[in-house]
Amino acid sequence: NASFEALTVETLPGRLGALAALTDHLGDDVSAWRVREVGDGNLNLVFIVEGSTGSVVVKQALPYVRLVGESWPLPLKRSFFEYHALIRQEARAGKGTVPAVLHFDEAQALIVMEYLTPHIILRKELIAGRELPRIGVDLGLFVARTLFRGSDLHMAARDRKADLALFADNVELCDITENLVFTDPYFEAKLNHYTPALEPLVAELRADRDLKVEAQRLKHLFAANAETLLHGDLHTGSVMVTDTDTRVIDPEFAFYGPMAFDVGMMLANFWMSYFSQSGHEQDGSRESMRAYLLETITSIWAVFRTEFSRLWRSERSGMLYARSLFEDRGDPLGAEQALDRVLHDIWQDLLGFAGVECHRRILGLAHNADFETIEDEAKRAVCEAKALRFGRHIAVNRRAIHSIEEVNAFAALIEKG
Ligand code: SR1
Ligand code: MG
Repeated sequence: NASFEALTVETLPGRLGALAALTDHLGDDVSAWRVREVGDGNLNLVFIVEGSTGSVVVKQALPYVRLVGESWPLPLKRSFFEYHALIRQEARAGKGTVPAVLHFDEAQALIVMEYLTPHIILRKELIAGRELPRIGVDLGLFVARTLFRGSDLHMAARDRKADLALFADNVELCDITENLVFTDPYFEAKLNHYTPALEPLVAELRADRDLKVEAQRLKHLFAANAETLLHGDLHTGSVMVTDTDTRVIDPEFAFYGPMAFDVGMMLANFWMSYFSQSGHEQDGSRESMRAYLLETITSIWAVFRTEFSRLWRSERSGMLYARSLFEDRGDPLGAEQALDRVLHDIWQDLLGFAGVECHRRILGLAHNADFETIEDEAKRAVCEAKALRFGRHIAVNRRAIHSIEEVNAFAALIEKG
């Protein structure tokens, strides 16, 4: 294997032109390939390659954080974890839930995959005020199936432990989350930035002992509870959509962690979208969009619970909550009681993860376009302040909040001001 070299628009056809995985899709006439670099994420290069017979995406990791530059090295092996996560997610959530992988080159840290078109990044659609009809169901199913089927509730213990070991080396990407999500927002970390008008609220949050303790308890849970294979960065920028199709992309942060992390991060990004809508109202009211977002949040959680419960009853083949203790002894109610406890723990933890995710996207290094695209700084600060207060409430009071309706009612209350 040749040593790693970053691709460019110019070198890509020459370097990948002999690969059947590409020529099968694009056609043999490499000179006719059109290549565009479209990566706008924080970490990687992404190329769209179009040929006479089709198109593909080539995603290549860089040996550093693209958002920051070469001063922040980041291992190429994240591409290996992304590849292995994509394969597992497709097997667990079903074909057509993630982009199909066509080729993986470990040394070049590149994955060739299906080009999703006319798909758009979900976050962009939400900023534009588009109400996608399928995402509540599709995302609820995706998280339930990947989280359940990657855990000791379903997998054979040996297989799950082998996967735990495989993903255990994704240390540097976990380290990003451990610092950026759970710690940096709560002190003057070097790369933090935020809208200046938030300063008094930032000071209040950083002096909030209950919040800081809760954030560290959540970090403890994130680092120590290797429960299932997580996507690890499941926000609305990691989902591509049309009205009829939903695909989850970019699982390079995949590792074994707590189930509630993926669900909490996902819901947080919908709540942040909710609080950002008033900043995008110059072209008309977003009242209907706000209602749609709360309905979608309710739907993701309801679908997650229903599907997780279905899998619990039909696919609980792992070593946890063994059937031999419950159903096989004529005690199906015991299994239901245990399910209730497991869902209850996921619920309380997801609120915590959602709360700190709201904070880090406003106070930390990596911000959300939902707020960043609000040009009027005063308006942006109003939206962000609501999300910060919301995040604090759900993180600190997570054990005393009992339903998604209660959280959404609180969000609506904050939104009204
Ligand atoms: C330095 S990476 C910053 C963020 O980008 C990724 O998408 C993750 O969300 C990470 O926290
Ligand atoms: Mg990403």
